[in-house]
Amino acid sequence: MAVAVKTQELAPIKKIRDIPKEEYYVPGHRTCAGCGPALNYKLVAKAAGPNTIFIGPTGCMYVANSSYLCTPYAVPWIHSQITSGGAVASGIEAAYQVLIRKGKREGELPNVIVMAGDGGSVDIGLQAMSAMMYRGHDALFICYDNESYANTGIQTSPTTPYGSNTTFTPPGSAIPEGKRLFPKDPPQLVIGGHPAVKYVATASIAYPVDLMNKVRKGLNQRGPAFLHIHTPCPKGWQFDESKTIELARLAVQTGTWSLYEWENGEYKYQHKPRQFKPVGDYLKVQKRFAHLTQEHIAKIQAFVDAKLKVTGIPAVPASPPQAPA
Ligand SMILES: Cc1ncc(C[n+]2csc(CCOP(=O)(O)OP(=O)(O)O)c2C)c(N)n1
Ligand code: SF4
Repeated sequence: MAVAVKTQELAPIKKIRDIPKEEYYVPGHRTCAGCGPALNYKLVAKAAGPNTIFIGPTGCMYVANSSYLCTPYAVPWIHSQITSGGAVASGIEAAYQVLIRKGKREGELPNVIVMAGDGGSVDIGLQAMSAMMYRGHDALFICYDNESYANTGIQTSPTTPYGSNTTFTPPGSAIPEGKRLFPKDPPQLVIGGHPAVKYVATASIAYPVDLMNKVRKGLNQRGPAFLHIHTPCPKGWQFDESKTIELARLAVQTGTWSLYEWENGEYKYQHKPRQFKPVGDYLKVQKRFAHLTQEHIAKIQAFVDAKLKVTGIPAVPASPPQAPA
């Protein structure tokens, strides 16, 4: 007879002092000092707890975290090819469902979490991520966004902002702004195209309780969930490595990054400033934007303003913001 599959229920965290002390992403890795994605991993692993399996598509969070005989993961972790994070998660989740149902494994269904970079989520990894969302697997897909293909030398990705200096978009006389294209919007891609998905949220390492609660909410959902997490990269964005959290907070204060949840078709916003600071405040502390003129900065401000207008209207299907001409 089939055994009913029991699932975990993770309690919300009210205050910072309620955060569990146990660590599942421990010292023993080789990420850069001040690495936003590494701090994000620590927070996500803490929120998820011991009954968790991580899938790590190729990227900084695989390469710098899995040097021979040295790993920071204190829960099961598997590397996947960069293209296939969503496919590997789908297989693991489906296998656990069958094993538990057939009585071959006891206990609750583990949390299955893909921790993918922006490239592994919405560019090279897009097909597998989308398929996992479409088929309705009970797994959480996290895009930690360091706004580049960082591990291969800070190459441009579809979430790299307009005007960034990357190794593939160096500013010069022909293209003075560096990157010419405006970025993709990962949560809107997932919301717009995947009927099985009921929970999508954005988060930032500057707001750890909010981030951890969103991880728990995503995991408590039965079915697929998606988180887009802002994770500044001191090496690629070229800022002082002691300022990672300050910079992440500035992104929210300038409206460059919005914190919201989309649950069953409804939008809810968190930490929305009463008044946004000018985008230039955020750009000027990062050398990747040092070459920009006032005209370029005005284009970025216009893009941010348009995006805030779109996502600021609850439950209205988003038409993508238009790149200023
Ligand atoms: C199919 C394939 N193409 C290219 C690569 C080379 N590659 C390894 S890591 C990486 C960058 C990954 O970028 P992202 O997913 O954004 O993660 P990050 O390195 O920024 O953490 C690339 C392009 C690869 N491993 N496999
Ligand atoms: S390059 Fe960026 S994302 Fe990669 S380890 Fe260094 S700080 Fe972290």
